[in-house]
Amino acid sequence: MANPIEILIPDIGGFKDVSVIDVLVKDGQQIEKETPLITIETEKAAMDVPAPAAGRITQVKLKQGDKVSEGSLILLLEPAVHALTSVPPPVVPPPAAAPTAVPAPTAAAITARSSTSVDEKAFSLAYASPSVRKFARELGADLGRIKGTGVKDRITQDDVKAYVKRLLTSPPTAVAVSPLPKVPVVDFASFGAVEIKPLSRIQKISGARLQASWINLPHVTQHEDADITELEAARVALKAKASEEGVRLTPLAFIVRACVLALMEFPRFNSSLDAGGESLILKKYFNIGFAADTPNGLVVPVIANADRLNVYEIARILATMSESARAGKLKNTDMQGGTFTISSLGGIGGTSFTPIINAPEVAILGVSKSAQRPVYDGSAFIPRLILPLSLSYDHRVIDGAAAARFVVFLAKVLGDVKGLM
Ligand code: CAO
Repeated sequence: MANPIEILIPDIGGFKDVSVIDVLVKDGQQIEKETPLITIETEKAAMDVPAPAAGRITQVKLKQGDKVSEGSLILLLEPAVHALTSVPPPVVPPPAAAPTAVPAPTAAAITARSSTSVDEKAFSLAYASPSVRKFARELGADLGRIKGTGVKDRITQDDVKAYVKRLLTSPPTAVAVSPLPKVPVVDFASFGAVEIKPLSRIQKISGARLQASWINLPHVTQHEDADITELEAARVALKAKASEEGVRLTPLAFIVRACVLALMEFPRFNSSLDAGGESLILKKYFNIGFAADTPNGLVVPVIANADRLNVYEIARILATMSESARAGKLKNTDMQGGTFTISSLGGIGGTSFTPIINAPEVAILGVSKSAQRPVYDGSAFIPRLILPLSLSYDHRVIDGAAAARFVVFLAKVLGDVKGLM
């Protein structure tokens, strides 16, 4: 090893008594040429003073807070033998890559653990020397997120190392998902006799689907009354003849037909959001599902291409599919491809309800029991047969105004029996 040489502050543009704000090396350290030694701060800028030669530091002569000028002694260096042959004058800045004591994490490894990528604006505003900036860049560390512990809160190389270490040792940032709060578990048997009845396969499947829809789709329900006085008169008139042909003509067949016409008028109701939620898939076919109550639970058979069917054909399919549903004989394919669903409780009763959308469809029509209601015609109240409609829709896809227009249109279509036939 050669005798130590003095490493001095180089020409720093005539500045005098400049503060040493960071000492980047220590006694005994092996350094390469261009290794940043200290950071000084003039009135104009902070800059690193790089090593003019490689070697081993025997003694650092400066400490943080010292004042230096050109020619001040920084440290004593035993130059590496090969370095003696050419020792160029020190250069201020640009600095070279700083040696790193942390395991070499890749930028990708860090960003995979940090919640966001580097904020360039915050990075550029961060209070740190060029070498620290370069060091942070190499590690992909965001200076804007690091709290400095140096003079005047300056970010030091050690601050960057500590930040990176923290990121590497902390568990990967989980996407902020709060688990659903649990319903309390109650020991019902402690209050009286109970019976345990396992859910049917259908109930388990439909339960999970209903819950998924309820959680994922922002539901809104729009209500409307349809005056079906004329429609019911026509249905009653046609019922006997239809029955002779083996068709049970219920209001639902007309409602399916009316929905097809409304879906043609408002194509957004016959759509689905794509999986990424980026675009809308508008379907050019009209497959109408209808909720059927069966001994084993709720199923939704689908009337395929309902737009190509008249009311009688719809009624016939409704009857056969309901029959199959109750007998547990529906095939999987009978329940696939739906674009819009109707849930009719009209045969049972009730005045209105809020059906859950059959996701990924975007709307469902709930139908309640029609009833004679007094309607004011401008001079008197007259009895009219009113059918309550309840349309639940996915508010991500459908605006309230569109939903109101849809139900108003639907009610109008149901009031015009000729249009439906
Ligand atoms: N208002 C008044 N009466 C109605 C009516 C309405 N909205 N809808 C049906 N009716 C009448 C029918 O006309 C029939 O009477 P008639 O025999 O005198 O004509 C009677 O009620 C029974 O009809 P239905 O229920 O057997 O037949 P449908 O075509 O109306 O419905 C089906 C078929 C399968 C949808 C139905 O049987 C069913 O299962 N409904 C339950 C759906 C359900 O559970 N939905 C909730 C799901 S969770 O959101």
